[in-house]
Amino acid sequence: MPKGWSGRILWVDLGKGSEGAEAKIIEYPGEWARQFLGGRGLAARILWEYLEPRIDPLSPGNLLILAIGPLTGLPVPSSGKMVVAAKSPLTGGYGDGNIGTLASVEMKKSRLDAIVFRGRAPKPSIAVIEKGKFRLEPADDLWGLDTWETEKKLREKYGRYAGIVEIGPAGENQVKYATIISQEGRSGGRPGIGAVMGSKNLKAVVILGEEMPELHDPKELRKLGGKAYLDVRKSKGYDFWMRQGTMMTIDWAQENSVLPTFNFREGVFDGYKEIDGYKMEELKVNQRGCPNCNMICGNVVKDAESDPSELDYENVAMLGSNIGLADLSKVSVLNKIADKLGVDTISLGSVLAFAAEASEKGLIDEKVEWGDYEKFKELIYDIVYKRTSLGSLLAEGVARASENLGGDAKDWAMHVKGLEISAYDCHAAPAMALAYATSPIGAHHKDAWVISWEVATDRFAYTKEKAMKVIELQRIRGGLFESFATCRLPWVELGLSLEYYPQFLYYATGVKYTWDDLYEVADRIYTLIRAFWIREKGGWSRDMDTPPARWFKEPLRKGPLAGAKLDYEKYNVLLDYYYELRGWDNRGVPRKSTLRKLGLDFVIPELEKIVKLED
Ligand code: PTT
Ligand code: SF4
Repeated sequence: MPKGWSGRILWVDLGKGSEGAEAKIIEYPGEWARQFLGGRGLAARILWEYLEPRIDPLSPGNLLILAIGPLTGLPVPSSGKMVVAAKSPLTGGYGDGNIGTLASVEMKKSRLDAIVFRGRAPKPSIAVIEKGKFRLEPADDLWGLDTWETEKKLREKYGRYAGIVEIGPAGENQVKYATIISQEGRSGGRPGIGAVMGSKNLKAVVILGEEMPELHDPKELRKLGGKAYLDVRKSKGYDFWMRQGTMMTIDWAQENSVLPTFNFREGVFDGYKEIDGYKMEELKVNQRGCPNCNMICGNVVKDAESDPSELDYENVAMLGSNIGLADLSKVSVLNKIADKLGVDTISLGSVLAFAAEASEKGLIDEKVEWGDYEKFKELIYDIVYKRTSLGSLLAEGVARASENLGGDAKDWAMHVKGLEISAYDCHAAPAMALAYATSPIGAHHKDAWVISWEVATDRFAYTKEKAMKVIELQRIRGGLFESFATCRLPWVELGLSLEYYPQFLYYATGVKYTWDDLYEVADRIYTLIRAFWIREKGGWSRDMDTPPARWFKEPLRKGPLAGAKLDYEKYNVLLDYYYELRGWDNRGVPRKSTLRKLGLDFVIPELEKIVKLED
């Protein structure tokens, strides 16, 4: 194993042995590290290798994986990130999320590249990893508490600098889009990774590390990292970023008609000024962020209940304009409740909007009106505690809820592959629609936020260049940053040169990657994840890579782009370009030659049992 990686996975079988769990260290091959880097890449490789195919995601056999990468926790910009992954209970396919947390740094200091939890603890428990040693502790006094209370109690016991991630009642109750939370305002695992943790009776993971793994050239790494931190600090956009962070996106989204409004019917919202970055500045009381970051972007405001709430663009757009709520202090309350209960704000904003639309169309008995803050607040508790039939229905996500309602509800259930769409309307953004449709976890923007490039070019075009751009971004964002595992925002938002990263990797590991090598790593990860989906779904079809019907059928009615909608035929041409560039056939199945080229020969026998592979 090259330096920089520890080469070690802590494998925990919950519900086994006299202590309620059995733990062992698995040393994984150096080849995996070179070929998949870490984070998402390592998680996908572990799932392919060790997950029993087609298992129920909420059964004990699912694997909950925490994975860091070769750059996590090192003295390079914004390196305090971790990937949390599992087979998703929301989508039935590969699921992961990225969370900024001290736990990532402590994991590095525990000389662990991944922690895998299998099985189910006999009773609510906390996994404690102290100086590399594992133990399971009872969580009877914590089960049922919200994430803030849980973390507060754990910090009292384990100290201010302990790495802690936990779930709230949503994870305990296995809401399909429950997430894992850390440090009161960090959330990861949109596709229900918190529900998987809950299904394992695991309330929290506490990590206390000891020493860093050996690095190839720590002195040079520190020097270069220091220079990069300085570049971030001196960048042109730094001051405004420190004022508004991702909240600056509200005004941009409104100007470009992509602000999700009334369940993605519209791309502009009359009340946008009441929820934008300047409004946030008026309410701001604090600023915080992930470890090892000098551009901290967690903007904390005082909400309508006088509590702190940490805001980001996605949270505000989905719990603001998308449900017709034009009051930031109230949006902040909904956001705070989501963080405390441990549920994803994007999916939540989508199911609430879905309920409002279903009510408007007379498809449900309950009255849910756009912008009705009190009703939405009540609904969140109904969902998390599954205490009403509507709450239980919405706890399943919009895809299942729309199947249940029938009629044309699936046309306006805003998801891809079961994961609710994040906060960019695509009536007039075909490349972004493609990015959502081909994201490896379902409709998330993290893999290819192509929309800022797209609106600055010919946004109505369906060109091969657009498919190429989506792949380029998927490579860098979804393939590499998710596997370095560091934050991508220094590059995305403040233009930190990407050229730093192969050098960081070299000083950390001693492995020299060219950009071609790195792109190949990214393509390998994407194609392996596609193979995983095919294995779990028992096949593939193009409609699984297609965005919701609303964007094709119902034009925008308001704003400068009124009348705009996506073109189904042209979208399919774009999808063909995408498949061709990826080396997948026109069903979206990787070709045999592509699998071989990427060193994924090992998936061929399994896939051949399911589909006929083209050469
Ligand atoms: C991420 C998704 C996002 S992306 C947001 S706001 W964004 C929402 N945040 C939520 C939240 O908060 N609470 C909650 N209960 N649910 C939430 N759901 C939504 O989750 C986040 C930042 C942000 S803020 C972004 S863009 C960047 N995302 C990164 C990424 O994905 N990878 C990476 N290597 N670096 C990234 N940097 C930025 O991190 P998911 P975080 Mg997140 C409160 O989790 O599942 O990936 O979905 O991690 O630590 O909160 O940082 O405008
Ligand atoms: Fe975390 Fe924001 Fe810093 Fe990224 S830029 S590491 S999301 S605080």
